[in-house]
Amino acid sequence: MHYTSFTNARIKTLVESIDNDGYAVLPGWATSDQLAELKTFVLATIESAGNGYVALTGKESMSDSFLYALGSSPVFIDLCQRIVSTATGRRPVEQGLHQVLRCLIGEGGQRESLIFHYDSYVLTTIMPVCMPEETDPGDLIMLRSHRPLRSNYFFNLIDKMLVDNRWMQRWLKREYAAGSDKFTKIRMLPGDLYLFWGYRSLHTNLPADPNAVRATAVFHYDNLHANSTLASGIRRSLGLFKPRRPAPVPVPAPATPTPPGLQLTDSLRE
Ligand SMILES: O=C(O)CCC(=O)C(=O)O
Ligand SMILES: [Fe+2]
Repeated sequence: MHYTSFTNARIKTLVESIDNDGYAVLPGWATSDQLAELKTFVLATIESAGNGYVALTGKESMSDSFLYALGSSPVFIDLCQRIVSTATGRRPVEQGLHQVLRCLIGEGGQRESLIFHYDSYVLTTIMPVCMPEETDPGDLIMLRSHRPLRSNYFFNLIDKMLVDNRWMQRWLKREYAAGSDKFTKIRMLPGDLYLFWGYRSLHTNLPADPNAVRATAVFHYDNLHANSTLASGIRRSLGLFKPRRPAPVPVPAPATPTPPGLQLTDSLRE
């Protein structure tokens, strides 16, 4: 990473891009050497998972890679903190990032795609590590800034319940397949960092070529309801009840979207 600091003017420009375009980009967030190291790490991770879909959660699970240092980088955390405080007027106290490495391949990768969701964190940043180059890369799509930041966890839960059901998922896929201009589509390039309002934007990735690897390092910042007692009670209950994954969903062609099964999104499972 060649970024060492950000001026207040740069932070303001980034926030304006996210507000106006749905996202901002910091090109070359990882150097080519770091990216090469990460690709090796991703391939080894997929292999040890039996050559199928795998997601690593928490920086401890990435201690053998540069992602561990990246997730603790003071420059990165300061950037996220200043972006959120510039946009919201409240200064988050969080000193860390919640990070996930998603490696999509094969049927498992298809199942983990096209699941529209809101994140639990105000800011989501994504650095792609590998993207299929010749075939479907699995673009990020979103209905940007679709809901406000909820002051109460209860309303956040209602938002999520309205989305985490087969009817709404099917409707969203149909809207997207019908070419609705409400969606922002982002073609992400390996090594660049993409920033957007993950809490406010309804988003997902399109299915990528199942025969290639699509790996993204996701860093979330500012868990809005971290201290909610209702949230921790529900998280405990969800821990007791683990839902089964639906059957594999084929890659939908734009004109004939495939309805999903009832599924819980990553953010709800957090
Ligand atoms: O991998 C992606 O492109 C999206 C990931 C995402 O939205 C998430 O992990 O919350
Ligand atoms: Fe997300």
